[in-house]
Amino acid sequence: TVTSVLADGVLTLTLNRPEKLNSFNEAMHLALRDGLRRAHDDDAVRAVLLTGAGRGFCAGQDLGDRDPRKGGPAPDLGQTLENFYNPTLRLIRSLEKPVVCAVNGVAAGAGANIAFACDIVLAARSARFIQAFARIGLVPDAGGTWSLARILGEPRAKALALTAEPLPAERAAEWGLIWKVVEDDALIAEAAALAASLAAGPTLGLGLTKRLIQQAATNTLDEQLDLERDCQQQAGRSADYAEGVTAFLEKRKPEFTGK
Ligand code: LHQ
Repeated sequence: TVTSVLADGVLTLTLNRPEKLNSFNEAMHLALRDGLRRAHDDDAVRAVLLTGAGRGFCAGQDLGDRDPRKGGPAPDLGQTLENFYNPTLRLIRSLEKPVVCAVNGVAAGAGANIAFACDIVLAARSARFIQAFARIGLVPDAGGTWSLARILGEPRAKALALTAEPLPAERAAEWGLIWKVVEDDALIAEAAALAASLAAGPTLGLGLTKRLIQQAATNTLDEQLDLERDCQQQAGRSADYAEGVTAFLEKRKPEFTGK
């Protein structure tokens, strides 16, 4: 359900249930989580690329999984979030390596919000983002209320979430929800090249940079200045900093090892 390939420091995780627009069942949750855990644990992984197989990126939860017409007690969706979505969101945000997301087609429900949790999001021109939850009586999850409110502010966040109107990729970029729009047939190559260049970068410094920018949301300026001091101290001791400066002085390209 998730294809996982490590090449040149990039762990490419491809959501792979194209006949269901890569909606999440339990197996796909567990496979994605395994991939993200590997990204945390394996030094050979220096960047992650997340994308989807087929014409969609991810349609959120598989709504066929718990058919209410079949009866039985109401499902505990809080448990579903606690056991499956929330750990994945936390793994993406806490990974101190860049996560690139290539949104190859429609991203609905939790599928959209997982994309918004990634570090650099590229979307195919034909892609669209849908806060589909309102259509089925749910609330946005997978961090959506947090990222939409923070990135867009209340007026746009509320309108998207309350109407479930599709947001075209182009507008998502204009609004700062994603990094950029790429022509459909160029998306994967461009996202892969970006992930490869990040994977060849100074991983320790990039990871600390990610941490700093995320912490800024809740830190005061004083706290953030202290954190920048501490992270810069750590970065300054890295082999990649020595290599970066040496390469600059020798007028050549640096060869970073990620340490
Ligand atoms: C699907 C799905 C799908 C199953 C397309 N499930 N089959 C968290 C906690 C716990 C529980 C609940 O949820 C959550 C988080 C959530 O994510 S809730 C939101 C769940 N997602 C949705 O409500 C989106 C449902 N899908 C759609 O609205 C449409 O499929 C979109 C707008 C994504 C795409 O529309 P189209 O391009 O017109 O494609 P389609 O609708 O024809 O879908 C293609 C196939 O994929 C189709 O199957 P079929 O056998 O008829 O070809 C769909 O049934 C299937 N599919 N999404 N979520």
